[in-house]
Amino acid sequence: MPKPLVIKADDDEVLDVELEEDFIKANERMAALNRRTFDRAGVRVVDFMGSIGSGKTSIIERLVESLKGKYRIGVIAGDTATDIDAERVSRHGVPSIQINTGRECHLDAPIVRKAAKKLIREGVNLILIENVGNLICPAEFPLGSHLRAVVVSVTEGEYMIKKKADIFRSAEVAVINKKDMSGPMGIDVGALVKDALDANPKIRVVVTSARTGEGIDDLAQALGL
Ligand SMILES: Nc1nc2c(ncn2[C@@H]2O[C@H](COP(=O)(O)OP(=O)(O)O)[C@@H](O)[C@H]2O)c(=O)[nH]1
Ligand SMILES: [Mg+2]
Repeated sequence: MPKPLVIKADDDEVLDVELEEDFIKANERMAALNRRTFDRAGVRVVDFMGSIGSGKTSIIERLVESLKGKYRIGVIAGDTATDIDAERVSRHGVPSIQINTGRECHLDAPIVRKAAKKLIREGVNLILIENVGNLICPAEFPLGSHLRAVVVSVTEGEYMIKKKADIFRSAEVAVINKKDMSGPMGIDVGALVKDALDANPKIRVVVTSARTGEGIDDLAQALGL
């Protein structure tokens, strides 16, 4: 299996989190440009956000398996340093690009543009993006995707959604993953669904298990795929 391409951010390519309005605005402008580029190319783009270990890569792998007959899929995986995720996804026979953000805790629109253009040249019509793992920084940095999905898992405990409500407000779809672990964890999945809806009454909530495959078709549907 060929090694996935790794794009490392130059210092001037990934924007500093602490930094100001101007950077956020510049990112938003580039995100709008990305959206126009995606639409013109007829490419649908979904941005998956969530903590490390919530199951983003596992869900993307499941979606790739279930949708690769229908779409020409490409994956962009964001991580601070490793290429583990792009490598996992590339085993499913779809092009995947790893972006290493160094010390930055989110992807941003300029670097995603670079990777997405490469995938578009390869002829993809669906791009699944895995954002850098955490529930804080990605919220403020739209990438130009058509939809944002936030993934939490029952193993993160019962307070995750309440504590990080902001990111649910920035997303259209909430995924509550690892349903198979709700028994051992003693977690009430219905209460997590309610927390997500309390944070954002318009959010579509899907309960999944990337381990068993439960809910993956519902998720594809919620994403309009
Ligand atoms: N039991 C269970 N384990 C899962 C599920 N989804 C992911 N995992 C496991 O959780 C760990 C982290 O998953 P990963 O997809 O790498 O999470 P990411 O960091 O958000 O990309 C891995 O060991 C997965 O096998 C699930 O639905 N149920
Ligand atoms: Mg991952």
